[in-house]
Amino acid sequence: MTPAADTRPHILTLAKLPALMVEPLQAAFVVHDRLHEGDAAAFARLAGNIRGVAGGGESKIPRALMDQLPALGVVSIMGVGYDGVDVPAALERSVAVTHTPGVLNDEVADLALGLVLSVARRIPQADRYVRAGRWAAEGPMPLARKVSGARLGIVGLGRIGQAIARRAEAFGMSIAYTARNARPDSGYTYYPSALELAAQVDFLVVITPGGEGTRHLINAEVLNALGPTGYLVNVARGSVVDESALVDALQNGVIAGAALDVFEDEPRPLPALLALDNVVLTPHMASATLQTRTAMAHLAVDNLKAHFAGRPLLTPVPEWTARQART
Ligand code: NAP
Ligand code: 8YV
Repeated sequence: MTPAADTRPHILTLAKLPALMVEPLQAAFVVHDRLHEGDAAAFARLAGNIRGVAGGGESKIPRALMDQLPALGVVSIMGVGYDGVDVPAALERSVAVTHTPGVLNDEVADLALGLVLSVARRIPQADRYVRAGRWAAEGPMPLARKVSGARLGIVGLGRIGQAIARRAEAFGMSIAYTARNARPDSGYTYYPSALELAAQVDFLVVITPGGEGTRHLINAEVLNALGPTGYLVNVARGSVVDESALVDALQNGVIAGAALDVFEDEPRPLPALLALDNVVLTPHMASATLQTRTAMAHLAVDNLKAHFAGRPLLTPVPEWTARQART
């Protein structure tokens, strides 16, 4: 008896995705794991079959890759940020783009507050101090910076920015923010630019999308305004901060310190950052818990399933929703 033909849609995965995403993907689709990066002949042979692409928030999906996938109908990003996707190119081709907003707000906000506490109270440095035997040899560490009651500035008061603000309220912090649009209903103080906000706060937490619209929003001028007692925390995208201006500011006491989860060139932060003692570095892990990554993976897979079943997408990116409303 001839085996039944495999009618599952073919999917290209763009990143080394976690097992908790790969397993449900493989159950529903024929998965080609990063085929475009490895076997050029196999990719050329199979590219015409690929109807969906799955990637993470850091994945790049340029126009040139879409050009090679004539049957592409959907891009599903396991992440809320989709700055790596050429969305105009996708829309031109009627390729739907989905992401995973909302399900990671708590996790990213938790890490943002963790980084505020870490950089101000020098928790990673304190751990290293104890392990190196310096406590016994040199006595207590120098005094740190109080977080409770300090002034917090949030660059980007969206889903995650608001979750950060709610947590900061519990620390008795005063909260101000910048975004392109004020949110009077938030009750927080609005400044129309990052520069004006930086001048008024002790901690500046960045949580905007990446991409051209926010490139180097945090530049030398903003760091100068934050000042020698100010701290920068970036949980957005590396591209939002001018990293060489940041290194300069950290080396020269222009700001007091920085905590960074994201970098301009991941996974290789500037060596100059690694050499500094007034920074805390984490490897783009703000959403990286089993619980939240499972929720993100399910949502990303469910978006693909909805697309291929002809059902409404669960969480399309706003540009796709707007396009559908126009057509
Ligand atoms: P969101 O709800 O869309 O919020 C984005 C905020 O940024 C909004 O307040 C928006 O307000 C503001 N914004 C956009 N462009 C801006 C600009 N040019 N200048 C100033 N403010 C601007 O998004 P979200 O769900 O909170 O996620 C935010 C971003 O966090 C993601 O896109 C992703 O890059 C990053 N992220 C990182 C991690 C990580 O692992 N580190 C995890 C999750 C998310 P206006 O429209 O009024 O400007
Ligand atoms: C993840 C992220 O690192 O959601 C985002 O935008 O940057 C993070 O949650 C990533 O998307 C995991 O694939």
